[in-house]
Amino acid sequence: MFGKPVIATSMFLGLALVGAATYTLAKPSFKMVYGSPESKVSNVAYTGAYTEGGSVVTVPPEIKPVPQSKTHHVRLDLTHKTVEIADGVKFEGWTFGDSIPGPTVHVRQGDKVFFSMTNRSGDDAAVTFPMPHSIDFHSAMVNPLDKYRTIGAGQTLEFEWVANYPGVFMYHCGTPMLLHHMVMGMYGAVVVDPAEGWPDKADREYVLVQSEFYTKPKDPSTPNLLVADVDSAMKKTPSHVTFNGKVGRHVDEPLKALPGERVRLYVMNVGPTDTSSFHVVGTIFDKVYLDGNPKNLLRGMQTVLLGSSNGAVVEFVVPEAGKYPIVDHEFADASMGALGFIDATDGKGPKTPAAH
Ligand SMILES: [Cu+2]
Repeated sequence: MFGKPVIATSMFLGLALVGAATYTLAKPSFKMVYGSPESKVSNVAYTGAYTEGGSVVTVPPEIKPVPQSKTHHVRLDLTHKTVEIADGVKFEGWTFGDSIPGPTVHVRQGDKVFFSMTNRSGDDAAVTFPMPHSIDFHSAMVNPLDKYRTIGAGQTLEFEWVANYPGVFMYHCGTPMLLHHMVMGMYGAVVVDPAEGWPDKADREYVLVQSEFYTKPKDPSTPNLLVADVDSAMKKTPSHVTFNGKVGRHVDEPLKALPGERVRLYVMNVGPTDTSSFHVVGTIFDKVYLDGNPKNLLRGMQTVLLGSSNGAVVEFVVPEAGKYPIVDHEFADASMGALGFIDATDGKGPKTPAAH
């Protein structure tokens, strides 16, 4: 007479054990790593590509899935380059990986990054003056006096770090005068996926790096060739505010989506000084993870306030076919260029948004 309950109890225990085992296997297998071996500086004259790292290193707004490997070799070389920060407006800047902002590094929590960079600011000394530079990864937990040391033109720095926390982090040059190096364009983003993945599946994923430029004409006769103006940077009076390094970049190249799709934006406000009141007109942020950590969850946000060097993961559903402005709702900043679009006009009609 006890047969059925005993069998039922055994089945229940068996299922519970299977469930526990499955849960255990699904848990990430990594532990926090503090510090790393001492960095290495050499005089190796590297002449290859300015960036290395395959799909781990991409230029915003692109972001690709992280390879399954637990280790990644990443190179971001330092260059001096003239870039376009508004239509027809050139800026003589300094870069990581030859772009402003620098490439996005995309890894997974628990992964190790073997990083190298060569200071190639003197490669074309006829055009630019070689400068000492460094890198500061907000995504790393290491001794800054060692890993974030300044190297001169022609030198190579190598060190490693482990991504302990998921998030949207900043990297930047930390060489004095730091504000000057930041204003020149030496910054970018690191996206660290949670070890267990993001809680929701996104249909579209983009990186947005917001930054201010403080400029003046290089010469009165060339008003569209600009150089950095540290005085206006000290007064916090930018001339341009951009998403991904150019006024109106995502007006001309809107971020594509379809009605009903879930969009995930990895937003990084690098400053160097200003805040961002990040907002997308026409939708509400279903989920916001402050600094990109899924444990820092906010729901139903209209705007997310990002201090200088704050990041966020912002997720929303495109409610219907249309074009949705992306703005810094500090409207002086939007007027100076912090404006773009999510273009969802190509859809074949509204789909039912996923329930979350
Ligand atoms: Cu620098």
